[in-house]
Amino acid sequence: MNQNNLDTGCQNTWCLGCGNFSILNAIKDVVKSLVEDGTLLEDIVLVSGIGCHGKIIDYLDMNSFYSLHGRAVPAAEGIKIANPKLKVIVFSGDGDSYGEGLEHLIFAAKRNIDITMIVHNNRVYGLTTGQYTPTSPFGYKGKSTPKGTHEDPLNPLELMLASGATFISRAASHGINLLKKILKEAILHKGFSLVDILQVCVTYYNMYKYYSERVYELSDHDFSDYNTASNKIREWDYNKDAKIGLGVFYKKEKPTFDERYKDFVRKDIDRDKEINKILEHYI
Ligand SMILES: Cc1ncc(C[n+]2csc(CCOP(=O)(O)OP(=O)(O)O)c2C)c(N)n1
Ligand code: SF4
Ligand SMILES: [Mg+2]
Repeated sequence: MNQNNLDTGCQNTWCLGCGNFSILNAIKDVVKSLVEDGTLLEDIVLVSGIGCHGKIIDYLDMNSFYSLHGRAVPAAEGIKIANPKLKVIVFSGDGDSYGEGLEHLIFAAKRNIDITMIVHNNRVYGLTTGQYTPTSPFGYKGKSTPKGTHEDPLNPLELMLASGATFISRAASHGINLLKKILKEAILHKGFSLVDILQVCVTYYNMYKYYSERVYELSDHDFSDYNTASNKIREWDYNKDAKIGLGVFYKKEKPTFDERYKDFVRKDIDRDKEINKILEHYI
């Protein structure tokens, strides 16, 4: 761990009060605890999409890759397949993953590739000033929909369950202890894991009060049963008055894509040697 506590010294340009700050603080603590438990810092790779969320990798002094908007998932899949021993953690936005990159997300879940998706779900395109996304509520008024949207929002947890994800959870950007607990469990899960974080965007869609009055931590929930998980996932469904469960909704052991794929990889090639050759070329 570097002496700067994972800080890069980059100037932080998030708005004051943005929920991204607590995601940044939470992931720092989770990474530190993974390192204390024996994971090498250099064996963790961060991948980000494009948006306010993506700046998080500017503020973490770790191996990272800035992808294109909507293309964080295929970049992460490539990294994992090239070097399966790496822990690959993706920071994405609701626009980035549930909009532009949706087909990648569905197929990554279907494959059960061992990557962790952390979605900063602020329910707007934050960086481009508040246009509506697939998770904005019906009637949301933003720059691109001044008279309000005419669509119901997508329930990403339900979609991920149907697509084959083996770890599905929801957190909120306030309540940092629960956020850290869920993030660590998701990263340690072997297989495709999703953490949908209700991240407050103070500038374009400030849901702080609304979430604070409704969130509760799941308990006595059987996350191993598909139908139970499905019912629990639909409990909120953006219904204005329903309670919002936080925690793990679904978790299952299943062979991962990278485990299955390695049987097809040529055995006459020393992968580590080849990777080092590539690294020597660039470093
Ligand atoms: C292919 C492509 N389309 C559109 C854009 C413009 N763009 C950059 S960030 C962004 C929205 C990001 O929203 P989200 O993923 O929700 O992230 P947030 O800013 O809310 O964290 C858009 C549309 C782009 N950079 N590339
Ligand atoms: S626009 Fe919203 S998401 Fe982006 S930094 Fe500001 S508060 Fe955060
Ligand atoms: Mg967003």
